[in-house]
Amino acid sequence: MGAWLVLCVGYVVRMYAAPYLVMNSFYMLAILIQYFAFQNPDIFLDRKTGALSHLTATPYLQELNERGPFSAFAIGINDYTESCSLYGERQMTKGLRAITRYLKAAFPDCQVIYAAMGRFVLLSTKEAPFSQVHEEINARMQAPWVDKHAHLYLTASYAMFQGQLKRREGIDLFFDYTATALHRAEEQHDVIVMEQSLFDQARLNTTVWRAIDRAIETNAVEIYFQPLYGTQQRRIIGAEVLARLHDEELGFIRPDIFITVAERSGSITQLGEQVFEKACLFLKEHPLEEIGLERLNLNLSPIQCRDSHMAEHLCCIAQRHKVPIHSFRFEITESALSYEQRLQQNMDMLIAQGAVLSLDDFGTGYSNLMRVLKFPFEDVKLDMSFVRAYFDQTNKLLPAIIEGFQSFGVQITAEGIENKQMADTLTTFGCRIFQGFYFAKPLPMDEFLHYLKTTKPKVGSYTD
Ligand code: G
Ligand code: G
Ligand code: MN
Repeated sequence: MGAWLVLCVGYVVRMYAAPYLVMNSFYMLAILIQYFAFQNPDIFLDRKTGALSHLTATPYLQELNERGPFSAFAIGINDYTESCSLYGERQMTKGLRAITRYLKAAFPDCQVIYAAMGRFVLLSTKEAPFSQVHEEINARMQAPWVDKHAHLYLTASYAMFQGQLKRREGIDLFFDYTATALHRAEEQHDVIVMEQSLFDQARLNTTVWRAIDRAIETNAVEIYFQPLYGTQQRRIIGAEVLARLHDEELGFIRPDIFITVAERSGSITQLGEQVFEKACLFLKEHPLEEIGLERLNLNLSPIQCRDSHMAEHLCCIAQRHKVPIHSFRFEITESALSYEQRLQQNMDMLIAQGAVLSLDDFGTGYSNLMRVLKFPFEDVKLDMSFVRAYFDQTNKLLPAIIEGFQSFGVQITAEGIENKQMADTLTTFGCRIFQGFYFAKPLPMDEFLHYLKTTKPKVGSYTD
């Protein structure tokens, strides 16, 4: 704006004082104004909060780092997404603005940066008395954040860094590192000191995230099958389809790692659809009745379930390959149950098409019998740790819980069956389906087909 004004004045002066060669000086002045605008970070504030936006903060950080060691104190609002849906986007923005005002006033020597998703970073060239900063912010967090018509109660997690970054990459990814650290701080309910190992973790996440994108693009996500044994049918009646990722650069990536990364980056939706499409292609070539199975189990991530069009997309894919949706049992973990409305829509559509729903990993979270019964689950999968706890004698609740579910007509699948004793005991408790290394580990398609052909059911025994 200022630069344009100077140029206009320049033209007017030229019109009235044509003999004098003044235009170049006005051009110079305009350029200088642009230059100072770039030097003044206030122009690049995050519009939502009034703090420095993290995009502009990277060049700032680079300069700070070149000067020597610096201090960073990161503050992450806990359960940020849940708080947003609870208070609403507008109220939340007011809260973030109030936090920015407080941070600026309380720590005038620091640069306050807003690094998205409820994360703030205080940067300073001085060595910060971290415990004092932590105590002060934490004490303030006990009180609500008040802005016009907004009154928000929030809690936060903290991470800190002191030192100098060695590599250019460290600077570019610094705000990703703080995000990873704050995630960990929230999980561990503790302040995290950002050390090299954490930087390595963040770098690994970035490389895994790129590998996932490559696999999605090149249609390279693989599927494995872990057999499911029916205790009444006394034979293999299905399989859980599990995603596998083999990257040219990184090699085999552990599923718990890439699933978590894909969930955080949002690519789990595309990954999940690719897994589902491959499962459909498998069934197209090997119809269930031909291979003697009743259904295939498929995992749906809670992140996928947030999309109210998820079921529609899955039905379209199945239809395209002429595979009926009732060939599938969809496994949903309990963390998906918090998005009740959208989940209900998805569940209704899948059930209307004949699919069956199963609650995955029961016993690892907070779900109880009554909460589960509110949803149309035909099956509950007991998590392996929960099953194991019974055999370790650390939790005797297992038979009562199985009985409880069965009295409401919900069948039980038990995971992590590793020996005959486990299978026998759980059969007497009334479990309907078993999954575990005692039967088979997850197998690639060819081995799974071979397994189905060669492992004949024997009445009274399992698969041996
Ligand atoms: O069996 P395995 O070690 O692959 O499983 C690791 C975790 O990854 C399990 O919790 C499993 O539910 C999850 N997982 C495996 N494949 C998929 C998938 O296709 N989609 C989703 N959402 N989760 C999967
Ligand atoms: O969480 P979910 O149930 O979707 O994932 C199943 C996971 O459990 C897979 O990672 C699979 O490899 C693993 N798994 C299946 N059976 C067994 C078992 O008997 N023992 C152990 N240790 N892991 C198992
Ligand atoms: Mn599962």
